[in-house]
Amino acid sequence: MKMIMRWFPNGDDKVTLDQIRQVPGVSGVATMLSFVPAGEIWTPEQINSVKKEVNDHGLEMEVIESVNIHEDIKKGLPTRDKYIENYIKTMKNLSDAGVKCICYNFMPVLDWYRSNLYLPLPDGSNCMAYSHKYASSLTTEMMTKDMIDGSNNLTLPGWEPERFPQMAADIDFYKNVSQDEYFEHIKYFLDAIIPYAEEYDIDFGVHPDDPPFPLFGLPKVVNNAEAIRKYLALNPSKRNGLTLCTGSLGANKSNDVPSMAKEFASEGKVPFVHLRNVLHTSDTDFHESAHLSECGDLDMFAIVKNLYESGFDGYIRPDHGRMIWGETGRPGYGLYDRALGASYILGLWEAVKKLNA
Ligand code: CS2
Ligand code: MN
Repeated sequence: MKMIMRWFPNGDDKVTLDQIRQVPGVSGVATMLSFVPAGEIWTPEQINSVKKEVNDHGLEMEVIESVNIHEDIKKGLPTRDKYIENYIKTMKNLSDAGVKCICYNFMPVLDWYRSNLYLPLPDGSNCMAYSHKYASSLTTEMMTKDMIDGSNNLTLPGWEPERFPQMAADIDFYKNVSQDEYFEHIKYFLDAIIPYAEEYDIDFGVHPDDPPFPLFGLPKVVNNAEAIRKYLALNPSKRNGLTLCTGSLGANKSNDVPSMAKEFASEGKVPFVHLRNVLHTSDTDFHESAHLSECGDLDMFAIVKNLYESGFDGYIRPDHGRMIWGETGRPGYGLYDRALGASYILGLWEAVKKLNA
């Protein structure tokens, strides 16, 4: 198991590599070329300059989160073949740079969404929160405005400005796409790229829908155990895996996250794990919490134990944290709470490992 943290290159992160390398037990970063629009090839020069910066700070760049998928691929348009070709070239360039794992998502139009990027908590910290009623009352313009206003002038991953002008039309497009048709689009993509994932030695981990509830009537992709099974069965290769994001899946109270960890990790289908906790405020609403089991509704010990005992040997990162100690920055991606999360998870890992020795 390798513990990593997410970091954004090109001056687009207030958290520095110098800080990340001082978090005990963290060996690398999950990063992305957020400045390359979805569908374009990531060149070896661009990749190697980020890799050099990461390596120069004593950290590894073995995980990419995310290589975003062009909407034409998701829509199943004839133009998708060109974008898939570009995707495969990017995979080759990343593999040449030593990348071992790519996290991505196949959610139509929206990557992730929270209705509040700054919810003050009683202890003086703040976090991101979700209200389904509020989210369901918005137009895309209102939603985009909320996300931009709350972003602290940093690009939110999945909310790159190039997406905005098309959003409303894209959502309309999916009114005529059934859930089954959407899965055909996924299969087309997976069948095209997975043989190259095998050749280039790259594990793919699809990120669950975040949140796992339907918005704007868009098709859902990976929001419960059954959907994950269906997704993994679309292409049976070991390379077609899951990014087990405990906070995304755990936002739905009926998802048993420890048992999902056990089922999919024991099949060798989990190359990457996002560990975070959520506190439910209703059946559909939640806010993000500190990583400790006692701070939210997820049993983090059971999740880590099941991962370990299922032979999990991939990458883990602490997912979104709260903003604490007066820190400001990209919502969910401050330094302090994620560093506490990393230490806590590493502590659980050590305990489970020793209990199993
Ligand atoms: C998510 C997404 O884990 C997260 O932070 O909220 O931003 C995730 O990174 C992408 O959906 C992965 O493609
Ligand atoms: Mn996640």
